[in-house]
Amino acid sequence: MPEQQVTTTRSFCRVCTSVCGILVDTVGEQVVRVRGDRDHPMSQGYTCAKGRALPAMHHHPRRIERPLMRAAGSLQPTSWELCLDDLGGRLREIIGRHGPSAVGIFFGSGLGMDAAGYRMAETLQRSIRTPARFSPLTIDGTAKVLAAILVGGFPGLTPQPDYERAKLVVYLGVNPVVSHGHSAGMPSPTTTVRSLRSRAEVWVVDPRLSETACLASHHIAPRPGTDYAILAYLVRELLREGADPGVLADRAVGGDALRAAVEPYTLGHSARLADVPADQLTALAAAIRRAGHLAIDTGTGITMSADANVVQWLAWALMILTDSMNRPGGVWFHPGFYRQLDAAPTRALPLDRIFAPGPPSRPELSGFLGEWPCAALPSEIAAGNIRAVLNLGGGLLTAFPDERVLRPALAQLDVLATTDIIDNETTALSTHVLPTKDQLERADISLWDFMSLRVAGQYSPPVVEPVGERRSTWWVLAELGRRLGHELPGVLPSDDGPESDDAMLAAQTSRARCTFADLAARRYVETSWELPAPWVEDHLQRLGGWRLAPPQLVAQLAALEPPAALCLVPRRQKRHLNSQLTFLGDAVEVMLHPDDAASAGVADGEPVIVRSASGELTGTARVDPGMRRGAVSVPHGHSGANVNLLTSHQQADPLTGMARYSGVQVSVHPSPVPACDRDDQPQ
Ligand SMILES: Nc1nc2c(c(=O)[nH]1)N[C@H]1C(S)=C(S)[C@@H](COP(=O)(O)OP(=O)(O)OC[C@H]3O[C@@H](n4cnc5c(=O)[nH]c(N)nc54)[C@H](O)[C@@H]3O)O[C@H]1N2
Ligand SMILES: Nc1nc2c(c(=O)[nH]1)N[C@H]1C(S)=C(S)[C@@H](COP(=O)(O)OP(=O)(O)OC[C@H]3O[C@@H](n4cnc5c(=O)[nH]c(N)nc54)[C@H](O)[C@@H]3O)O[C@H]1N2
Ligand code: SF4
Ligand SMILES: [Mo]
Repeated sequence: MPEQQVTTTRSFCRVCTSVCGILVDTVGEQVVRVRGDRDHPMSQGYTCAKGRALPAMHHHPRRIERPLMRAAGSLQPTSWELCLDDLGGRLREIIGRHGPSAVGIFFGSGLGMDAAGYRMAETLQRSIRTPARFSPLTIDGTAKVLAAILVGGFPGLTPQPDYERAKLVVYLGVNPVVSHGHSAGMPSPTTTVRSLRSRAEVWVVDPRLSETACLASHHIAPRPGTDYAILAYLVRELLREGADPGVLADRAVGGDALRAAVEPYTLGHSARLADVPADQLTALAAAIRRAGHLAIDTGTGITMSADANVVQWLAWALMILTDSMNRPGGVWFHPGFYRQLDAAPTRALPLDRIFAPGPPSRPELSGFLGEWPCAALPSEIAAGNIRAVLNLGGGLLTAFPDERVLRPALAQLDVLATTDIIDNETTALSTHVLPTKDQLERADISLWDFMSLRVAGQYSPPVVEPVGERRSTWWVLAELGRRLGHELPGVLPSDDGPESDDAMLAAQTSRARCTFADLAARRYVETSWELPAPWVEDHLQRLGGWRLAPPQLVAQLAALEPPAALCLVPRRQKRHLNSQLTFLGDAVEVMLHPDDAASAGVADGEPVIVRSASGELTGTARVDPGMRRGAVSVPHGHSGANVNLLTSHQQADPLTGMARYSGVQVSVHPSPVPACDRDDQPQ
């Protein structure tokens, strides 16, 4: 037999938003290897374990290859025609009887990286006219957009550190060395942070000596959920000495209200609240004065906490007061590549467009930016308001708060239709399972352009043929729309070939900084950005200056309460992404300070129970002097020991609906039974 040839295709990884350039080796339809593309301008040959696991993901023994439909209590293989007819019929009936808001749609992370599918999902949602749209925004980070809106007057303002010229970067509750960034994908993060450290001060604020903190010049380990005290002190200090007088006169409003809001945060008060040595705080204040400008990058350690909104606001305030916004050595604002945010009408958004009526079962929560809080899904189902859920590329059961409440709620639905590529707990609960093309099977663009340190677009053709009956997500949703009586614009639903994938992507890039033909031919197109950028200055002028003291946030600061003595904090692990790739073997390791372990009678390497008012889980204790006292770090994404057994659907931020995943009160106990910490067979 002649040996089959290895074909190498250039593509880019869509496991996370770093979108590293990859070379995919295939033999026939077998994907044999993924490696870094050295010629890729952004990632320059870098890949991580997750990207290199794409062949294992593609050939996963439990991959879904054909549509499944629940019949007589179990999921049975069926045809697309029958599956979509049945699903369409049921949705029509539900909408006819209960109205469009009886259909909830989750735009999960698996959909988020499928550009054409994402666009079609938005079109379908608009056609159905359901307000019940959910996404990782309310389980991941509403605070950042809120600060952009309330302080900056435009949700499209994403500050990115000016790494080239920065003299001081503060990482606050973000661990790029493991996560590769929260608001900006950072390929090769260890190299980036090391090289930054060689020419700038790098401060990490994290209750844990994180992997990033190990590379930093300074580390402050506050009690979880007290970052606001540190920032309020720094703002207070800067207002007394060091704030740029020009900024307060010409570029910002609300200085006096800000001064009044942070007045209680003296050095002693803040150091006590955060339980850190006062000289660490004065040293950081001195470093800011020395550097002049600074960049603050935050992550889920902040956005998942009770003080999320306040911290984001004070971080912006600090960058404004040091005239770091839109300034070399401070932060630049991403102008977008596909979206061209710099050309968007950057007038301040009226607040009634941002905070819309929310889920009726949770009157204390509002809708935020056209979405409903994920935390409200169980109560909406229990109230009979939501009767069908379209779960598009989401791991609902591992991602949403309160598994104990969510699981029975999902089981109560008339319809739970899931698009996915690998069988999991959520597909097992579904009434319809819709197998869509994985990232190696579809053409795609890098949709989240503004979550990048470059202004760039990427295109990849499909690498292999779809397995089994898998179809494009956009095709599935267009076909579903047709059965609901909507001809969704811009597609030929019957034609699901590579050419129509490209037609979908071309429509999506109609306002990009280059033509689709150019992007498809060159695969990677980058344009430069300016600092200062005139579009930001124009926006600021129209706005009348940064708003230093939004009243909603001033009120939240005044109402913050100290955290519990022992609380849960989130953390990501290297070898899986959320609920995906757990077959690579990351274990549920519960990190604890030696004193907390000793007082609970828990030993390193032994099984430990973590308990909250909502539930409990068992993991393996990692007793680590790098943890601060009072913080219990539990990774997310595991189904065997789901951290969302500890979180509550009732705890959500009243302004944005963001679920509370950090600072939840817990207790720890030795476990008589071993940890259930593997949730997928290693390959
Ligand atoms: N307590 C707690 N809860 C958390 C977190 C935490 O830190 N603590 N983290 C939160 C965060 S930051 C987020 S973003 C959410 C994430 O929650 P989700 O948005 O639910 O994301 P994933 O768990 O990554 O699940 C994505 C699903 O998409 C599927 N998938 C992968 N590729 C494709 C594809 O090409 N097509 C389709 N159709 N499906 C695909 C995967 O198999 C997987 O089932 O979870 C949140 N939940
Ligand atoms: N390998 C890997 N990469 C990922 C993911 C993954 O699951 N695995 N998920 C992706 C997703 S969806 C997201 S949203 C991003 C998130 O990216 P990051 O926000 O960087 O997430 P983490 O790596 O969990 O880092 C959060 C840090 O905050 C700290 N922290 C916890 N509580 C507090 C607190 O109260 N104050 C402070 N100052 N710090 C605190 C934690 O100890 C932790 O080190 O990562 C993405 N990348
Ligand atoms: S960093 Fe993200 S994009 Fe790069 S290889 Fe890893 S998972 Fe893929
Ligand atoms: Mo996330």
